[in-house]
Amino acid sequence: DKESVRYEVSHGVATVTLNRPASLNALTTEVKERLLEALEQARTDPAVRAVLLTGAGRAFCAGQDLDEHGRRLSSDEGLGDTVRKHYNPLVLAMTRMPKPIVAAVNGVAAGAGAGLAFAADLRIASTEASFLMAFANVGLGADTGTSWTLPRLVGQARAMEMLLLAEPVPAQRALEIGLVTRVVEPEALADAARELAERLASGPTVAYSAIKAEVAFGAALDLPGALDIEARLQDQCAETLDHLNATLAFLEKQRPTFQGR
Ligand code: T3D
Repeated sequence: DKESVRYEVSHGVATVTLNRPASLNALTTEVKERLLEALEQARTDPAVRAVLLTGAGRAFCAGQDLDEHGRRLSSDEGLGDTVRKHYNPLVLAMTRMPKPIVAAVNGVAAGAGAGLAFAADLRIASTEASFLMAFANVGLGADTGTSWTLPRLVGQARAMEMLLLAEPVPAQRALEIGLVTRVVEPEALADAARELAERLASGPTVAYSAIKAEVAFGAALDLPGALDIEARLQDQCAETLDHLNATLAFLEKQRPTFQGR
């Protein structure tokens, strides 16, 4: 089903919509493959300068499709190694994407679905959203990068609480612990998320990609390593037209226009 992941580009934003609302956008093999293709398309299309990830219907994403998973478990097929084959490449495609990614969390984000939201750069949630680290509920450890992303987002104590207790964290609580940037009424989410993504799409794309790389990978290095990455990426940013124009605009007391190069 080609429509299981929708992909649309407008105003510099690629909107990627998980689209299996009847099963709360649970991740089948096909969805995982299409999502990876969509991310690759967004990465390589120069017209795309920001990505918006969301879910159709009342959920963001309920994680691994347990129907498909159950059928595999009880057949000779085995698990098919979906963590290595799908989840790990998806998380890397998102964190290494040289363009900002906004997750518009419209409803429940569970298991690997929460992992996708955490791999985005900003999360904006509806009051109806919740985050459920469902892994332990089905006897699994953390995957989809959540052992790395979640403690960095909310600290180790809260990450452990979410992972071990596996209870839903409602949007308002997610805002309090810094897991999301903003919570809006459900009917306001699409516009608010689009506004945020379009704002990023009209910003200094090369600088954003440097910031992503510095924060994601710098945090895992020692200070000299992080300083080295900052220096290397800053050299690249300093050579962009956006940097030159924005500096001149500042001196001329004008608002800069960023072209993403
Ligand atoms: O090797 C590997 O594969 C490891 C990889 C693992 C990665 C993971 O993501 S593990 C975690 C998998 N996800 C879950 O355990 C979450 C399961 N779902 C739920 O706990 C609940 O559905 C929710 C809390 C997310 C939402 O609850 P609620 O009450 O709002 O909705 P519901 O009634 O439970 O679900 C509505 C429908 O969606 C229902 O189908 P039906 O009865 O209307 O035909 C339900 O079966 C379906 N659904 C929900 N989640 C999944 C799903 N179908 C398949 N897979 C799902 N994950």
